[in-house]
Amino acid sequence: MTARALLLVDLQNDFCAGGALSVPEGDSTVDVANALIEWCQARDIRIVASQDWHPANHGSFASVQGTEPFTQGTLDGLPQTWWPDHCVQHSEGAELHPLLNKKAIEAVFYKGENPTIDSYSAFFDNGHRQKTALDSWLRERGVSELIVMGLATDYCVKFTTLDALKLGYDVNVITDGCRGVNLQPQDSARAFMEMATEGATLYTLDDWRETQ
Ligand code: VGL
Ligand code: ZN
Repeated sequence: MTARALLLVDLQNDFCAGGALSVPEGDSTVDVANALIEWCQARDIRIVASQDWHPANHGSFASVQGTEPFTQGTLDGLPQTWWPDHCVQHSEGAELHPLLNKKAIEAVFYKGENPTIDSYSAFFDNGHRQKTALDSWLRERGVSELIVMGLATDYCVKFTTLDALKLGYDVNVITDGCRGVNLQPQDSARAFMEMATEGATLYTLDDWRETQ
């Protein structure tokens, strides 16, 4: 039997209503997360989360670069979207959503702490230069299959999923547990297609529960 884990991506206040980088309908993912948590708890499936966790001087912040949010540039040689200040370490915006069943989360993996590079994936920074502890944590526990959902579809969910596939995990994405920034209207749809093309299996929560 291969072990599975649920990975909840960046279910943080700043990506929800009223947040600094609010994702349309971001809050609606929390009910899906709590339902999935309950489903996983009933099956002894491990539950972990990632948190975007930036220092106040993070290089992805438009304010730090003196540019306009949602425009593009380069950061440390990589294409970069400039974001509003978000998920600043220890701020309320960086906290997990208050309605999320946090007690169920066994471990949290922080990312985006290095001010010189952005980190959409929960496994690596955007240049694949440094790795978080997530992969070794999962491997040490024999986890080879992931259930992924969270915010935002077109950034952190997408890059976390693509890295997980490259690292050899089987990845199931729960689509109604995800919402996207959609700087371009089709970004989330394209991100789901890319995840599926690279080998992820997409399910709605209902499909997932019915087929397992
Ligand atoms: C994210 C943009 C900037 C995300 C994080 O969690 O998807 N998006 N930082
Ligand atoms: Zn960020």
